[in-house]
Amino acid sequence: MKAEDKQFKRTTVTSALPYANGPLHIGHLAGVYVPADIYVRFLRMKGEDVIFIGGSDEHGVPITIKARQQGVTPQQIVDKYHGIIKKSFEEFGISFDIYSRTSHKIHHETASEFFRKMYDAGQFIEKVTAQYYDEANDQFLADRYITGTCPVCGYEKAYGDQCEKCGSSLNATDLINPKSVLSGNVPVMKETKHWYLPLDQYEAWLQEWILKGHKEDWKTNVYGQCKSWIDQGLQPRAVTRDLDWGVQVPVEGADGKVLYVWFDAPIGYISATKELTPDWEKYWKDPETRLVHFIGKDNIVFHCIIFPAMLKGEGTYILPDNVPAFEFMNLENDKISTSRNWAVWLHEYLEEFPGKQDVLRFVLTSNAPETKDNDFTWKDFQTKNNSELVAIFGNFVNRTLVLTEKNFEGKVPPQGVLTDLDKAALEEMKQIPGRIAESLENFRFREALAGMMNLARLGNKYLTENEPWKVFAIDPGRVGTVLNISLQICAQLSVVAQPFLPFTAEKIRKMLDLPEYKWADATLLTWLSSGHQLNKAELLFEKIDDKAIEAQIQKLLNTRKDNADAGNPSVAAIDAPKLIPPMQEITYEDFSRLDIRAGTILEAEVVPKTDKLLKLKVDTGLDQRTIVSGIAQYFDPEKLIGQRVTILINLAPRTLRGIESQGMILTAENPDGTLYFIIPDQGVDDGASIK
Ligand code: B3M
Ligand code: ZN
Repeated sequence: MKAEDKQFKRTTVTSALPYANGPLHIGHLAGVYVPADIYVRFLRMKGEDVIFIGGSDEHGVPITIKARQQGVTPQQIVDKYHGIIKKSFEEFGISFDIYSRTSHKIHHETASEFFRKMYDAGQFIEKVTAQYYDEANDQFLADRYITGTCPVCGYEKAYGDQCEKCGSSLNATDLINPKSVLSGNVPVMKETKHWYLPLDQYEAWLQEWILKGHKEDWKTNVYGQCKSWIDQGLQPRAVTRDLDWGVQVPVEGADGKVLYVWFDAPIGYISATKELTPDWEKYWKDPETRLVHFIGKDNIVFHCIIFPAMLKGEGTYILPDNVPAFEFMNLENDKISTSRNWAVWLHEYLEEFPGKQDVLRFVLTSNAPETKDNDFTWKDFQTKNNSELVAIFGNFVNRTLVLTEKNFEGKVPPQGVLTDLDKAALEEMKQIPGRIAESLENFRFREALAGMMNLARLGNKYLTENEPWKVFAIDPGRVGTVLNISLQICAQLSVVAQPFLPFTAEKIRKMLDLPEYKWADATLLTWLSSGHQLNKAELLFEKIDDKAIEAQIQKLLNTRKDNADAGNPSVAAIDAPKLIPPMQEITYEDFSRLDIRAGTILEAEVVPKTDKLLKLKVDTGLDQRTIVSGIAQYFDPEKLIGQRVTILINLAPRTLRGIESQGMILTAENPDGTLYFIIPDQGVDDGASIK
């Protein structure tokens, strides 16, 4: 059944519980918390009953290792980082209904009961197996307590559960030359008893529930990963560990054993809800509740296979209706990594760019790694701030308010007789919220954000086309109409920007002296009545200069140097950009078959429902034709009118999104991904042949 066919009364939204072993970075925000927050804010605006659950994951080996490294107790580690993490979330406006932590008593009780109920029902297998053991420290070496050479890529510092270099998921026994992290010794094998969740017994059910039941509504990356796990055949999985940090295994004879962190952590969502409200059961046990997990792709198997199997086994809970997992956000072409300090840390960002939370929210959403890994670069951050937020969004709102102050003492002027341009703008305004809503309902956050920017663009264009600053002396009534409509667009922006840019939306509301509206009011068109007194205009965004960006890049280059000195791996180097290697030789004959001409762009628009494609009308000197080009992320269509370009005109036509493309615009791409046109020199006319 498709999600939209089902009727739900309420929604429980969870977002992955970050390990409290380090501060948060942009990858966390981009891949989980910003999209989850946008989604929840949107549902709240629609008046839905929704709860948004978050918290710190305070158990597991990642915590105890960190404590050991810093020479403090695990409790000190989680207290420190829980505080830092919680503060960052608050500062970035991540609007949890509760941000809890798995060290709370209520969580220990909930996780313990959950295990016990399954245990009593005979749902675990008890097994004695041999595992790596450090004799010097008298300790079993779970997960990250063991390192060795990765059998896949040969990296020498791979962990017992995963290789950070190639990303392979490993078993401790796969490692070549295993070594204990505690003593550096070669471990011995020793027998130990553990409880296993027999995932193999859930296989048939998972096939039905996911492979048949969620083929349509789960994202392809999520569905694909589940399918590959299920197709490979599922094995029983240990849900307990020999450790002294975590939730005690509530069974006799299990001293020194705790629940595996991935068993207790997702139960943390339930404990946090219990802490939030005595009415928690309706959010977890009522089949009319929709459960949605926001996570990163490395957590898919736990949220789509293991946790659902636990919920199903326990028997009284609902299952996730959707798990919109994101791919990874890289940083300057390299995987974000805490251990290599390759990250933009949120608390540092705010020190260096105070008050610019929304700028980061904007950039991370417009580049959200929805379907594939994506890259955050400081240059792109600067461009998106300067040419979208400042030049379009901020500029429009500011011009409108300043002109109203100047000409009408800051009072909303009346709407007079409407021209066709006015009517067209109002008509367009009516359409925008519906489009944004549709994108959000389908977890397409980039598209939704583009919808919001289209409104800002519409405003900017409307104001520029009507030039109210020119006609005030001749026709103040007309200026009033134009400003009235522009102000309504500002008001509408304050409504539709709320989920994405909550701080900015509030600033606009304050300037316009408007209340917080519901989503249903996004199509009102009459938020501001004439005579309404506005507050003083304030700048929404400010330009970020080259110096600030260069400082950030320099900081990363220093990190890279530190890593190189320490022998840590890196995937790419921003200081040594990769050029495309030379291609195979061709003959002059081959080359002469290309018919390349100088031309001019006449019209440009984004192809609807895409974020990459532009539909261009070009003059080739011989004719006017349509070309579809994948350059929408690099150029603002409005600024392309009149742009001189070089065109390959004898490329066989291709149909893209139902539009026939009759040629190709030539561009040059730098190794850093920046793109430029090949612009014919002055004096070269349209139609001139290029050889
Ligand atoms: N702490 C792993 C992670 O931070 C883990 C998520 C738990 S979600 C229940 O990616
Ligand atoms: Zn590897």
